[in-house]
Amino acid sequence: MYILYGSAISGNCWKPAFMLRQRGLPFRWVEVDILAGASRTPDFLAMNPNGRVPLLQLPDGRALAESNAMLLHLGEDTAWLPRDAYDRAKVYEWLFFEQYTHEPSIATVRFWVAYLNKGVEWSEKIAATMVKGHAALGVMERQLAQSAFLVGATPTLADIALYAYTHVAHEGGYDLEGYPAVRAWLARFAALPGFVAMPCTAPAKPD
Ligand SMILES: N[C@@H](CCC(=O)N[C@@H](CS)C(=O)NCC(=O)O)C(=O)O
Repeated sequence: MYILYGSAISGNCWKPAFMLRQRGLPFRWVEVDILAGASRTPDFLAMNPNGRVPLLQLPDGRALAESNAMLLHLGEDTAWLPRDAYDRAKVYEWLFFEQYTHEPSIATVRFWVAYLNKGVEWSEKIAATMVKGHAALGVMERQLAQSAFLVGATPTLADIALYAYTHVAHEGGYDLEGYPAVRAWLARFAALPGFVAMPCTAPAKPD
């Protein structure tokens, strides 16, 4: 049985939970109270020296950190990860974009505003970060004006990774009105078979 250590408020944690459910792999969700520092205890650091969730424990006991590494591991030999080398590299391109450009501006602002209540106190920093977030949304908009999903006509791991925080961007104050192709893609993704919204904490099958 897989064990997924996660936080229900985290899009990064939704990603592997979504993929485990897509694959029909039973898993146990262990809620980690990140706001109380529960991912920074000596016990947790022994599992993930980076002190963050999600942390996936494989059925054989080995641990894996980084949400997009989990997507790649769980997506192997599925339609979510193309076999063609170029298409596969395009998936990686979006996964790296998500972590370096999208998540640091969109997920971070959501966390500051919705969970740390710093919307007023940090308004200057938030406004500056939102400029970068809108640039990231613009990149997605340009691609999604051309293709139904980020890497062509069918969904891939790239869509899971980017859906995670785009669909809750409004919680940080982002207005998606100016991104019609992104909004259409969000609806398309949510209509996929087996779609499970955030939080995605329950096991795929009863333990
Ligand atoms: N790049 C990592 C980011 C993980 C991350 O930032 N996790 C946050 C929740 S989304 C966390 O554990 N925060 C608690 C902390 O840093 O103490 C991933 O994609 O898994």
